[in-house]
Amino acid sequence: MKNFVSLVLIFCSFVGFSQTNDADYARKNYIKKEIYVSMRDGVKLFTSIYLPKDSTKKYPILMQRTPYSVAPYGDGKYRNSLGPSAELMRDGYIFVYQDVRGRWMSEGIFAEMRPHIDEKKAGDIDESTDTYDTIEWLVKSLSYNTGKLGMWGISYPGFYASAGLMAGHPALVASSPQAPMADLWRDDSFHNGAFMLPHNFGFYPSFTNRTDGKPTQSYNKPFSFGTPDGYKYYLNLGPLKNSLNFADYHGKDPYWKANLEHPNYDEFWKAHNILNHHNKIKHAVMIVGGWYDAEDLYGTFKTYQSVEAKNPGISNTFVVGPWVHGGWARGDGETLGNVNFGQKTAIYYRENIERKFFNYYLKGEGDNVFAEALMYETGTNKWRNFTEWPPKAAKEKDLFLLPNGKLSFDAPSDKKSFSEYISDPNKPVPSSDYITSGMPREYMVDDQRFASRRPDVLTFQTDILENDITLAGNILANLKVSTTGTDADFIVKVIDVYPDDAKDNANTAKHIKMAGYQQMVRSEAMRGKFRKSIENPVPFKPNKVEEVNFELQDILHTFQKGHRIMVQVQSTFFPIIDRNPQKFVPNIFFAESSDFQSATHKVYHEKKNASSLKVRILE
Ligand code: PG9
Repeated sequence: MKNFVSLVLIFCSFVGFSQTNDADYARKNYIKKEIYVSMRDGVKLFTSIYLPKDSTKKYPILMQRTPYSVAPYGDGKYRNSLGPSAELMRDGYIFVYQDVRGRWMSEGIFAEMRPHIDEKKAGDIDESTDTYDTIEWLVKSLSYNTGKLGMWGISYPGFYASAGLMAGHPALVASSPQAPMADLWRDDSFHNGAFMLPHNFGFYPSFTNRTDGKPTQSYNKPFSFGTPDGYKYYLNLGPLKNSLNFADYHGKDPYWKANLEHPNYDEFWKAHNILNHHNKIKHAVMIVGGWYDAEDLYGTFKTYQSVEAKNPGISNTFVVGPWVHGGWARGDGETLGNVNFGQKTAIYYRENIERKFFNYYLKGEGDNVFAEALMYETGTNKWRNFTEWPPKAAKEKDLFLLPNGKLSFDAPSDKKSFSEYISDPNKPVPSSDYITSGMPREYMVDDQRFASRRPDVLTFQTDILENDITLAGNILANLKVSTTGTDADFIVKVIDVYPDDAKDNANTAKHIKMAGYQQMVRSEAMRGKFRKSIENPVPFKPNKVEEVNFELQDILHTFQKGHRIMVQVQSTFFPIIDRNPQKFVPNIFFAESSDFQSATHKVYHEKKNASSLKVRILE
């Protein structure tokens, strides 16, 4: 009987009582206070404070500001865990969560990614002033705080940590914007003008907008698709203007509408871009992100670069692991979809990186030995330290698309040579080969064999590699194309082709074989009308050879000996990317169904018109 009981206890502790342990620990060791903090303009922000019960010591403060609610509301109701990790909760901090201006229980009017004001006049407010005013109140009002405060946040909360970098309060000594939104047009909304359809369509109904400015705990009920099949749902929906006819949800949502009303990179989007404002930062910063972050990959890399460039001399470190959006903050980080990364990368990060960062800068514990860039190299599955990112040692080289589906570092020699495909937006290339209504986070490592067998996907691959090839940094696609239409999208995918004797992982799906697996490593879309300018789109001249150049975000991946490097080029990736009618219209969201037409696209691989990917190779 005793053995049975111990087995049950082990099972319980494994399957989830650890979660109860965290919630239990929070309730046992912290008292919760809910207060309104007045900002300089009198608006009061709802702030939830968890104070350690042991008041014999002093504690630094860790704060998150969020548009996603600091629920549960009510003094007696506790979060399941406090702070960036359960490890830090147990290290003892004062944890503060705040509904940002205009959201949930806070007063005021919300502004999406509220524009930062560099030269403030009397009365001006932005997220940096709300951060300053909150910090000032906290350090002056909380009895046993050490006068040091750190900030963290993932995604939208990552934006508030990023906007708070410029608060300039002396108590703010450590910030960690994680997968921070930086420039909405290039992060969550669009990728080079191509719209991230299910990501936004599914997000905005829950991002409820208060119309009366009054504090509220109410929210929209989740949107019901009526089918798990997003490909079918969005194809049937047709031009996205049709969503504005919904009696509720998208028909009423100002944030959804803003996307539809601003397809180009105009002043509306520029105002949201926080990257132009990362200056006069005087404290330690740690940017964190995931190679497989489908939401804010741009914000992750550009925020690190922006802080680094404008604030020489501060400690600005960068950590990127094999994680999805926010994947470092939960789970163990060992697998994603069918791919295995060989170790519990997220646990390692929480216990040895994030915990060390905050405990050093907020408590003076440990040492300040931090890698400038601690990056997880996928393919070989190992952590690597770099003194800069991207590594200067990585040398640029052109990987050329060649006839007959070849990919090589040798330039094309043919006088006339191209590959062509018919792209039909009414029968688009699926972005996943399984049924889903959302943007499945696994898409960024999924098997691409379903695509490489389609006539409307061009596939190029190297010979079997005789040596490992490590790519470190961004990738620049330089395509020479023509189309029979007057607009077109080009999606480029960089793929790691496993050998035909590769073994399955413990997490390989039943219907998948890792032998010959074509793992997505990085993909990016470019809406062709923006090829010359993201502010002023222009049509293609039918059948005229034109350049389409765009960046694929950074990777650190080793294509191992025995593998191949593969590049796919296609013009639909549905429904993750909305459909291009392939006929130039001023605003695709307001196109007519009849505008969506097939077109034949050519990708050139000839001497005069070489198409290539500029990669950075780390020897
Ligand atoms: N980055 C996420 C998001 C923001 C805006 C639109 C859609 C998604 C997020 O904050 O979760």
